[in-house]
Amino acid sequence: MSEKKTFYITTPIYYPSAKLHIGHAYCTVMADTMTRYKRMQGYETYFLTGSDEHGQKLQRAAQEKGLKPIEYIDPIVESFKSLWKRLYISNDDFIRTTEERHMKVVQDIFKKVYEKGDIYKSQYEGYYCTPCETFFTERQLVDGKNCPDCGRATELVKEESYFFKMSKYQDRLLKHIEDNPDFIQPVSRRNEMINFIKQGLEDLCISRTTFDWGIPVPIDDKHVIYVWFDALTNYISALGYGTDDDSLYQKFWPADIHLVGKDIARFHSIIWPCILMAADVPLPKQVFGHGWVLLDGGKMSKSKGNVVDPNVLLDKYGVDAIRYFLLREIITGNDGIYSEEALVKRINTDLANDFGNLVSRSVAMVDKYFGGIIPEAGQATELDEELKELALATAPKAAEAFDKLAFSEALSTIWQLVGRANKYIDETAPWVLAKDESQKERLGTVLYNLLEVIRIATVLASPAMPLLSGKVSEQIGMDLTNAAWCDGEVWGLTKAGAKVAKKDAIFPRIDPKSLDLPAETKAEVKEEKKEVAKQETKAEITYDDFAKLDLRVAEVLACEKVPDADKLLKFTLKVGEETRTVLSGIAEFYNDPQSLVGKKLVLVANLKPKKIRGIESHGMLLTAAADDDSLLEVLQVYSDVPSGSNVC
Ligand code: ME8
Repeated sequence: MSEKKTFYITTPIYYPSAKLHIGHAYCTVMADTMTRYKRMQGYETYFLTGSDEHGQKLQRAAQEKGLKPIEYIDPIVESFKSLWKRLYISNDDFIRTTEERHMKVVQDIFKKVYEKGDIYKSQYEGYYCTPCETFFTERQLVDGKNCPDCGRATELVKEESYFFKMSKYQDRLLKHIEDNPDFIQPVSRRNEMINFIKQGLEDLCISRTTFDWGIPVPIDDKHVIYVWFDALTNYISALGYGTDDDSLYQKFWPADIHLVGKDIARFHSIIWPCILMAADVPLPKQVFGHGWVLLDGGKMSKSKGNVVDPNVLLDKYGVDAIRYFLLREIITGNDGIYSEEALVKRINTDLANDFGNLVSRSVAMVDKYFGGIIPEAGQATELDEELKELALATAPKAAEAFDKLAFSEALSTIWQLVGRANKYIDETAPWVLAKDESQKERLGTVLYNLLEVIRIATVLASPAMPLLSGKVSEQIGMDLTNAAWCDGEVWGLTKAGAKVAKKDAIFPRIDPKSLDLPAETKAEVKEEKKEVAKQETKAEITYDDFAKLDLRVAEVLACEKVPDADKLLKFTLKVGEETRTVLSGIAEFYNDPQSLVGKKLVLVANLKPKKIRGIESHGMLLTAAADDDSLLEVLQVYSDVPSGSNVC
């Protein structure tokens, strides 16, 4: 018999510096959905999450409260665990980096790499961002002092340190990334990382002496191990790597997916693989860097205090609605915007109207016309065949999307089926059929088909919504709670003769008036704006008009915020042999302008230069923006087409 296929997925281990927000929940919900999906497909899955408990940031946070680090951390870690429970996160393990089982493995790996000659002692002088727990060189700082990732002030650090010879692994890593196109995803992040490596990897400082909240360096207890070296190792320490019982490691490593936010993709796709290469451990199969959940154009952050507490949303809207919203609203890999209006809109439209009504109408009709007993399906008409065909095409299409973590696409595919079934009700008009006794069989067929679509949609959506199958099962007289993915691939599993049960709405509608919002809700304003935008169709042009535009591929050499101009980003672009400065009013959508460096964008190159804030801007970058301005993205070219190439 062949061995069962395995699937190992991880989330970042979060810092217990404050309670988690909806951005963290987003990542963990994605990983959970992926795990449930793979489990339904018959994989033996392992899903790891945890907490990253060492480092200067946590030591200081505890000091400020007059507590020992562990006293400060323990209750926060409990709040993580309780949030994951409420979100029905089905993790197999929760690793804390203060646990003995982890600390021992970190020390063993440090020792192994040291003995190999890849760790040496030297003097460190450079800058440190404590909130990000990251070292920077002066050259990397913004305005000579601030962290290029979070913008906060860095501290000058001078201390004796151990260094990891990361530079030694640069070429091997680059080759690995080039030979394995899926190793870093999505492609935009892969390109960023390739660019970063090509600029040259420096040896990494991996120990600190100026505080003591960390794992002692095994060969020198004056030092504690750098928190990222410590944290990244969780992905194998949790599997018992290097211990007497390493059966989990043998079974599940290398990980299939390290799911992480784009801000920490660099640690996972550069530092971590180099450590693993040095320790002779195989590399993970994929690092997927997802986008951020933004609030009104800005990133939520624990330190800014502008966070949305998932617990409050769970109390108000329930787990399936929150999970559905996050997965459906945000395109994995891109940033997405959270707003309560958008959440309520999704609940009312997709869940209450589309899905909920399909269930309640269908069940009510079986109840009314067949005494609650599911009828047999008779002869299929062309319309029935069309519905069945769409239903059968849904599982493979949704699977293709789930496989690439395209959750929004997967759910949208399933909801197309739901929408088609609602239309089928209108087309077949069961209430008319019910008036004619000779149409009884036809009526039965229609209702059977509806229940069958409900069954299939429920099975396929259940990785995203863990309570859905239980709620639907109660109503359609069939237990779907342990359904396998293949149950959603076939037509006809609904059992005629079973009894339906009318219950409360699966997704109750939310009255938008109950939201604590101004009378004229933002959602309505956005809707109006959209209408206006739609009406603004521009006059027809000839090809000659279009050909007047000189569109070129432009590579971003540098990108930074223009001081005192909230909206402006200043780009230094390479257009063929030429270097240009271009200003673009998109700063609010790119919190981390640095992340655009290395990307190839599309430039209107023959636009007359214009002075803005004393800077001459020569050209305009093309962007795609939602009609209501809630989202914007610069257009990019992902292939190796060189800068300066024509775009037409
Ligand atoms: O970085 N939207 O921990 P962390 C989406 N301990 N994701 C967000 C987000 C947002 N608004 N804000 C934060 C650490 N995140 C390290 C990880 S792993 C070996 C060590 C994501 O608590 C962020 O992108 O600061 C990151 O992936 C994760 O939360 C953890 O953040």
